[in-house]
Amino acid sequence: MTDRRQFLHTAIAGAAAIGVRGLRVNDLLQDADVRALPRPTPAQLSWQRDELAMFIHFGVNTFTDREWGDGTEDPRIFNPSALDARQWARTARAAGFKAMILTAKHHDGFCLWPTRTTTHSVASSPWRNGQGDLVREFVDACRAEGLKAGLYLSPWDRNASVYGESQRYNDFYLAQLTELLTQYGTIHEVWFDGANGEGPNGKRQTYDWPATWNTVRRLQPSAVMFSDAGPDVRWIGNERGTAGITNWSMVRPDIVTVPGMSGDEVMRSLQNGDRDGTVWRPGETDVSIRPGWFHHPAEDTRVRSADDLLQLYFTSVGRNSKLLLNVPPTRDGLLHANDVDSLLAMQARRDAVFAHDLAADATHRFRTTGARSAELVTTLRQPAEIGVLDLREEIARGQRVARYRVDAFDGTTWRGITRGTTIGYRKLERVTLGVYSRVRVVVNDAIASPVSMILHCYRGS
Ligand code: FUL
Repeated sequence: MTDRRQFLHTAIAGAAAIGVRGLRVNDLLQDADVRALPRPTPAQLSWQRDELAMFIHFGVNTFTDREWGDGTEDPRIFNPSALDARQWARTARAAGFKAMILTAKHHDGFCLWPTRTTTHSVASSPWRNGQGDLVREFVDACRAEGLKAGLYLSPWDRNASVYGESQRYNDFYLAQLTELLTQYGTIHEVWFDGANGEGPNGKRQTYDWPATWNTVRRLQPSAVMFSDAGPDVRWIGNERGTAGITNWSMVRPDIVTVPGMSGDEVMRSLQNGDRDGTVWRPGETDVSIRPGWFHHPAEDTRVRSADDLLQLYFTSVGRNSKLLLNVPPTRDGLLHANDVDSLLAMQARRDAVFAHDLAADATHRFRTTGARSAELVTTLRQPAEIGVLDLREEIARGQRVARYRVDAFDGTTWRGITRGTTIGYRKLERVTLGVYSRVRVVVNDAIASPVSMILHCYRGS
């Protein structure tokens, strides 16, 4: 028993002994349990419920056909002939996305807004006669389509002459961040990667993460911050689109303390979270629709198919994560037709799979069977062919389930159809197609008393 629980036990027993009216020992103990569990903030909760965000990698690399610019690019190469951020946003919305995140600055240091901190920006390009502001067009497009806007500001800057000059670069970086967070209205997510290479003078920079995070909190208090080390949402540990099969939304903050750390323990904590974690920091799964993050004409035929994208949805959102899918605009400044087609086809596939919840009019009976166990029995109105299970915990009250099994009744016998570890926001499972009249979720282990869960069943395809 933890000191805190021991203390509560003693205090409650004492209170009971002296006859404090209305004090119910079990209620208080359960409440103590609940309060000890990390829980999401409203911003983290709505971030997770959005499920899908679109990542937009765009900049000088789009014009040099590279993945990482070296900072020597001439701003005059940046000249998208038909740029239309509304086309990105319309596509995102039509494909079921709720947010977009733009690379305001990538490692090459080229800024997509007319910053006062450097001339290495759109202001030195021929695009819109040097009068353009892509961050502005991006946030306006997001708002027009009802999407949340997010920005990525790479701390690694291969152009800035002050990079590697300790405080001077940190001041420069915070000035850029301040422009982005004060001139463009509400920003919902601020994205920090951990890359930390050499700058133009061969020096490396020590980033000031506390000052960076404080600046975001101060200027955009309801934004979530992404990085390996959060503080609000964490990297899932790979760029393949797969969250851990076991995936806790809690982490131990002493394992990944700053972005860019490596090692087995770091990777395990990013992929799986920590059962005994004390901080709510759910994982975000970033992956590209193409092999590269930036657009390369040679990859136009290597766009992920709708089925592939649906599979990514299962291995990210369906494993208690969020999918941040990168779709890079072309040199014209538009999403390529192949990418748009795949996205819309994925949305059609998703609609088809999740259109008809076979358990919508079922009866659900949930009961705890012990301190750390529970059972949910769902009785369908009539037997139905089930191929996809959709399990959800009420994460506003924390994440609790650590091990479960699902059985289904085929009219004669109960058979085990799947088993797993964590559930969290959403656990999507494909199971062998079968006709069942009842489904039973048995929770055998949990880190706190399980609270009611939700089960949806689909035929799938
Ligand atoms: C990484 C970068 O190095 C890649 O270019 C890309 O932006 C990816 C999302 O983050 O840190």
